[in-house]
Amino acid sequence: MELTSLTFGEFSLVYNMFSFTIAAMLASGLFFILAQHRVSPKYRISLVISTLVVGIAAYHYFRITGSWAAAYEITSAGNYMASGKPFNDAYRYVDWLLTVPLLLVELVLVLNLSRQKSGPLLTKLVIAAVFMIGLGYPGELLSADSMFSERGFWGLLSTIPFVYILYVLFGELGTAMEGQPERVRVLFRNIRYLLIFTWGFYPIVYMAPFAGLTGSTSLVTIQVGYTIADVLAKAGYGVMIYAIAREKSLAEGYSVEEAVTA
Ligand SMILES: *C/C=C(C)/C=C/C=C(C)/C=C/C1=C(C)CCCC1(C)C
Repeated sequence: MELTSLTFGEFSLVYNMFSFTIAAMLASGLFFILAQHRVSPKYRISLVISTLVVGIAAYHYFRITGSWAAAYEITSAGNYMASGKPFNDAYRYVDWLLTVPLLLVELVLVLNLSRQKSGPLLTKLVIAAVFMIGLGYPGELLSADSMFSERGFWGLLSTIPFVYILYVLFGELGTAMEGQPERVRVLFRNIRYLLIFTWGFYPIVYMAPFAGLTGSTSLVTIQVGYTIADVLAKAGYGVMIYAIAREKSLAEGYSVEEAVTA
């Protein structure tokens, strides 16, 4: 990818979004650790996985921020021009390759399915996730102004496993809602929306170049877009998982006070 020069505002917007994301990931990770005892032991593993997800993401955002800063040099006019060092966008895809399967594990765990059911379900979902990310990456490296381009082709291929994942999860979440107390049902409904909305945001961001965005505008839109989606899909989603685990723990008779004094 060729880097065009950026205005001071464009460079700083991306830099500050990355910085905000590191803070959001670290803070939510700390919350998931500290809130462990507020959910019953069988749901704690979901919080552990949430912590791993935001920890992995915080690490990659450190690296992405470093790469972003190294890829540009400020000019005497106050703009930023390419320094000649590449901006490494692969960190993002490597991050997804690790975190998306973990997010799926987190959700399936909190559904509390039987082991016979959760194993095969996770296998299918994780394989689909690897295809989704692996097929999207070659297109991410290409700029294009039309859906009917190589970028569009890879994006389309990647959308097939994406739709499959959402379809399967939507069904499973629906089944899991049955027979749950009202408060838990509402939370499951909300996480369904959060999932569709945030995961659905990634392919839309990917299509930014097709909407006529070029050069620095396209680059900045894509970086900011994926960053917002990551905060919601990792930290926000982790908080939702915590809320579900908490409600289910209470509904199942778990009491924090007993656990603390025991
Ligand atoms: C924490 C990171 C998450 C939840 C990443 C999710 C990524 C996606 C749902 C990406 C999907 C894509 C498509 C459906 C088509 C275009 C290429 C992708 C990889 C952006």
